[in-house]
Amino acid sequence: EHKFWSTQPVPQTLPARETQHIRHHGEPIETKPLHAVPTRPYSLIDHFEWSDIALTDDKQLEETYKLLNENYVEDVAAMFRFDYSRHFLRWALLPPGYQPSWHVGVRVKSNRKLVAFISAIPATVSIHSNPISMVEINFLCVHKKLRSKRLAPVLIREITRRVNLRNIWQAVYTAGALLPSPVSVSNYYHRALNPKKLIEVGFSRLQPRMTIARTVKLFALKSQTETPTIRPMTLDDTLEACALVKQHMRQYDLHVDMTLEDLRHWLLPREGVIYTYVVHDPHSNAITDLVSFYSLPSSVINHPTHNSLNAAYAFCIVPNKTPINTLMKDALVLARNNNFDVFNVLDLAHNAQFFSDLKFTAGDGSLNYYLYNWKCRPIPKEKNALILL
Ligand code: NHW
Ligand code: EN5
Repeated sequence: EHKFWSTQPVPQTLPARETQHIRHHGEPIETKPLHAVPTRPYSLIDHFEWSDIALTDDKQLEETYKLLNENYVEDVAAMFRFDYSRHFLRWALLPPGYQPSWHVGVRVKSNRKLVAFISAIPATVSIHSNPISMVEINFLCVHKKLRSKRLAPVLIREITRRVNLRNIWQAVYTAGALLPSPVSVSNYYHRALNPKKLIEVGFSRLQPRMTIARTVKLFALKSQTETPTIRPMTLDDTLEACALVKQHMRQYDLHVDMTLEDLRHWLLPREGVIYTYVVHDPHSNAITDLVSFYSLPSSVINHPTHNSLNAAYAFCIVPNKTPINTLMKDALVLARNNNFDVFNVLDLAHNAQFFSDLKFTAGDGSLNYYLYNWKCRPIPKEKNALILL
């Protein structure tokens, strides 16, 4: 069935009775000494070579951008393809503690064309309250013309080797694809901000007995936020925000632990990349709530007039004093004011609470969460607060 995944330290069957006896936060599936890690790269098929990608270099960033823009994830109907921007890729792949050797490319030897990529970034992931140093794997991509040649397993083995060389033995990754075996599963929900354009590009359909005018009215939002003291987060807010996020995350069974340095990287606003707002209470002079979303446009495939769809994705949501529905309604207004066409949210953590009130509808996509070399009990979506990019 799974020629590659059956050889890997991942749960081979859905964790059921088998995992009832294991420690609450789980345990490694295998352990091995550092000296057992191969010191040389895995062999690639003929005519291809490994190439570390320096994303600090504009030319190599451009090559990575182009590979992903033309070959990365599409929806089931192949109408949209993720179009991570250059600035976004730098933000996503150059966080505190990044390793240049974890930006792995494959090139054609003869002309040096970049045809495949995979990445790892370091993260501390808390599983059932147990912080584990691991990596997040993302941006696995093989050029369309090189699919089904078993290149992906070689990329995965090679990045595993390079991560193991740094004495790290666990990883987390998400995928739409169903692989052995998800620790948690979520569904995408969508909130139209620009319903006319969403219908034009085929992202959504005009409901029966609805006109465009009535649909526009249905999804209309106020011009200003309900919370008057919500504003973009600044450097001065970050120490307080860090404590707020840490305190909030404790209730979940799967989340990242961010240091102050991490939080500054991941949450300080960057135009066109990451938008973070805090609610400032003037009486106590304290930050009481935080909400953030990232910008991930999709290319509209084969459309005569529209070539891009601007989507905001919920990232870090910390309702503390402000009700979650109010905080998210404000996030919708702020996203609409920043020219986003749609607001996307996973139905994990406490998110399902605001969906009907704020007119979200289920999408046709789902997201599976995986842990590499870690077996633990399955995590219900309500206990999952981990968002990968
Ligand atoms: S999920 C997005 C993945 N990328 C895309 O979907 C882009 C479009 N598709 C492609 O580029 C986010 C290709 O179709 C890819 C597969 C490259 C997906 N994850 O080369 P073959 C991530 O980046 C298995 C893992 O012939 P291909 C997360 C498949 O089950 N495995 O296929 C990445 C089969 O194995 P099996 C996947 O279509 C996490 C084998 O690949 C997969 O030409 C990576 C077939 O290979 C996926 N998304 O290329 C794991 N899709 O056993 C990290 C297919 O079933 C693990 N496969 O025969 C941890 C590593 C670090 C550990 C450190 C301790
Ligand atoms: C690694 N970090 O399928 C992530 N998106 O629902 C990689 N559907 O946009 C894995 N098919 O339902 C990512 N509109 C896996 C997701 C891949 C992308 C994907 C789905 C998520 C999506 C849209 C468009 C469907 C087009 C046809 C969708 C209907 C809902 C609509 C929203 C606006 C208001 C009315 C209803």
